[in-house]
Amino acid sequence: MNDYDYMNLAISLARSTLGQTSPNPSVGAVLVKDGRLVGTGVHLEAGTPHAEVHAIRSAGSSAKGATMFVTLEPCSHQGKTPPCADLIIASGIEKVFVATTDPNPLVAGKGIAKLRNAGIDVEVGLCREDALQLNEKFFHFIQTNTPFVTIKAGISLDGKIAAKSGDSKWITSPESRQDVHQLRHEHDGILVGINTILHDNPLLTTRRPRGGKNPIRIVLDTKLMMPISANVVQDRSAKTIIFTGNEIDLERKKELETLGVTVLPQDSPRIKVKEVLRTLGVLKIMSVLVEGGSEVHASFIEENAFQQIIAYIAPKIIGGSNAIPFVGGVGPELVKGGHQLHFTAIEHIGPDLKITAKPLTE
Ligand code: AOF
Ligand code: ZN
Repeated sequence: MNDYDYMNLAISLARSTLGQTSPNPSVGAVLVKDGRLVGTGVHLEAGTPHAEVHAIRSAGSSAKGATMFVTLEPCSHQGKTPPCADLIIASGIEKVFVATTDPNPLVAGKGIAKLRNAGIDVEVGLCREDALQLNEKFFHFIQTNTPFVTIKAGISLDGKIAAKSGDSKWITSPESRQDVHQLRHEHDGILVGINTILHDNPLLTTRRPRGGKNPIRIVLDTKLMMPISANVVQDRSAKTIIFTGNEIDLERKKELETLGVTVLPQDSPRIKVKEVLRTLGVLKIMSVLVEGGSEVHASFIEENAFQQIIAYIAPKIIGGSNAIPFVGGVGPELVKGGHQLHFTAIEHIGPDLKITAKPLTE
């Protein structure tokens, strides 16, 4: 095991908690002394001890003189828990490898400075790219106060999400559909348009083999057409928030609220995506998975309000000019008016391809 292997171990620990630490980042830490692993730790949930605390506790007296590998800069502030930097200093750790600094304004370099001032040797940047990718949702949220947005769609090779009748069952394979449950687990919110509710009556919950965290359900429903009988209203396994315009039936609003649904009318007849994201940020929703339909995708893309697109592409052609495209809306006159992205990952999932694309500026 070399330095790189130990940092990778810390990153793997952190990765195993993706989806369960929000609004905190996923962080892993390991302690090494005399070429032996003497401690491991991972942050499990917001409000509970940080990764460094678990690693130091597990090492006991071996922490003195050890080297720590941690995926994020140790905190220097008193938050829901005491500062990790103080504990690292008190425990006699001699050297700390930090994969990436913490952009949280409460920390932002102060943790590293504190360690160095105490005479600890700190090296920053080992496996930085992996550590940045691991916490991309946290980094985006802490810097913008709005959620990281993933647009997800299961599409045919010709870019359709449904046939002309609206039928969409099923374009992608069971393996791809299972993978989507991991995505739901890793996002705080799941957002759809009212047409998806009216057409598919989905539950929008996470069904992974060993269970998972249900995201908060968010529905864009301009005219408040949400049926009382909809699964997202009747099923209580996750919270549901409905964004509407300002021309809605107040009786229906009251009825939905009695059933535990939050209805948030906006101050204009139409819903503005950027406003929705600002409100979700205030609610500490760090990430949102946008799952359709076509017009909702278009509104996020037209507003440049997304950080990544994940497309599961099935080896199937649906065809037909009236089949439903992945992205609706009006579209630009010229190709150069389109949105330039770059592919960041390509994976085979069963018979399908899973392609991740991000805007060039991100
Ligand atoms: C670390 N190690 O394992 C994590 C850190 O309210 P608190 O006390 O939980 O602090 C939350 C902030 O601490 C969070 O926004 C992020 O900046 C940092 N998270 N820091 O040293 C950890 N999870
Ligand atoms: Zn900490």
